[in-house]
Amino acid sequence: MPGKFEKRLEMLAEAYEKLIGRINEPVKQSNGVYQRYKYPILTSAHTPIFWRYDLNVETNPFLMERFGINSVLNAGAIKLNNKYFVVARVEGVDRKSFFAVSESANGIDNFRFWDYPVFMPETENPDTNIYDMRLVEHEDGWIYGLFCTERRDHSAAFYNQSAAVAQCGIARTKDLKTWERLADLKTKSPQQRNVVLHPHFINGKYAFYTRPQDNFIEAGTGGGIGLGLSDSIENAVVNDEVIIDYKIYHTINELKNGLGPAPIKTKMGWLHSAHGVRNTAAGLRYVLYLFMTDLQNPAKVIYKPAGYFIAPEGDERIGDVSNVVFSNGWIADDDGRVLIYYASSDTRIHVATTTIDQLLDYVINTPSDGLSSAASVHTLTRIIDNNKEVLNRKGAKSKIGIAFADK
Ligand code: BGC
Ligand code: BMA
Repeated sequence: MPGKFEKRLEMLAEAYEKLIGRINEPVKQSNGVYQRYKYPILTSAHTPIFWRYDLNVETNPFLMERFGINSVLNAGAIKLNNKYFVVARVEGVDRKSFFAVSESANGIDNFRFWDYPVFMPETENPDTNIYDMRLVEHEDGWIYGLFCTERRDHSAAFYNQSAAVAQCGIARTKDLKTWERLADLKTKSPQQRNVVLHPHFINGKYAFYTRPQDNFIEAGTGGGIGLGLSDSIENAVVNDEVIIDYKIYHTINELKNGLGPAPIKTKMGWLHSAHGVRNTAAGLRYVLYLFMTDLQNPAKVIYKPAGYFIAPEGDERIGDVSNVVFSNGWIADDDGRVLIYYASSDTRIHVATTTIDQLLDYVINTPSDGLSSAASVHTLTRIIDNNKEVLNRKGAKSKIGIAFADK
């Protein structure tokens, strides 16, 4: 007769395998730009049972969690050897986050974490917290992981325990298993978050997308998403940051913005995914937006659709930090498909799928932001006029069942 401990363990194991084995399915409704999926691909419940529990009946007779996981969020992503890897930010109940590699055969479901989290070496200035890794296969042959390293601000008074300094940590690997830590990025800005390495050399140098910020929370005079060059990656120094995408009054990125994953090269330009933040009475709202930069001159934005690309919807709205979507990982697959990994409300990770063709159509043909209500009405009027003309041609509207109010 199995005892209580064994029964509970069996139950946990069964529920776990059921969760990992669950087939994901596309949701019916889509805006034509991308496809959401029904289930998050990774949650705290996806972390292995042998992380959370001591499985020894003698030392843990109640089979209780000894290492609680709070959330699984903001992940880097990469496809290697025909497998899809999502390198998640895993946050324990102790609020410390670390990286963990999960793997799936199709990029949509059955993601399973490797047995051990990433062992990330430290610099001589130890990190208190590390998060939000951007993975990129650089043309120098390494896979780089750039992430935020956060430390207490030691210049702050003792009573102020929330003053912190955010900087860009840099590590590289060939296999996602063994990581070599390099020196943190140096820039003129007091702090940095959301730093991303461009996959190619620019003028023979390493190119970094930055997000300068005056202090821990506020971008302040750090005007937006920057681009700067460094001679070295081992001791990366960016002296000049050119802002390529500014934060702008009364838009989705009025307060701050930051690049998501490394850009995807397309025939029309570099495709970028970023997050935009605005302040509201209910706190900060984070949404994703896309833009495209010139292939020859990556500092030049050539297309930028108005507004957001993905905003939190339904259950995504609620979590640890509500009203947030954040993405630092996507995979451009060999067949033209694009898998976008985004986290909702700092709690769980979802996938949305689309194609390069759809994204090109989206960035090129979605109207840009006219920056005023009148301009928006003007854009909308043009669309309605065109549609009336199209639908009135050959009585198409009656067949489709779209009715105008004016007869
Ligand atoms: C959190 C991040 C957050 C940042 C700014 C950090 O302490 O870990 O998730 O983005 O603060 O609010
Ligand atoms: C940030 C990011 C994310 C997080 C977001 C919302 O500044 O760096 O880690 O998802 O805040 O809390």
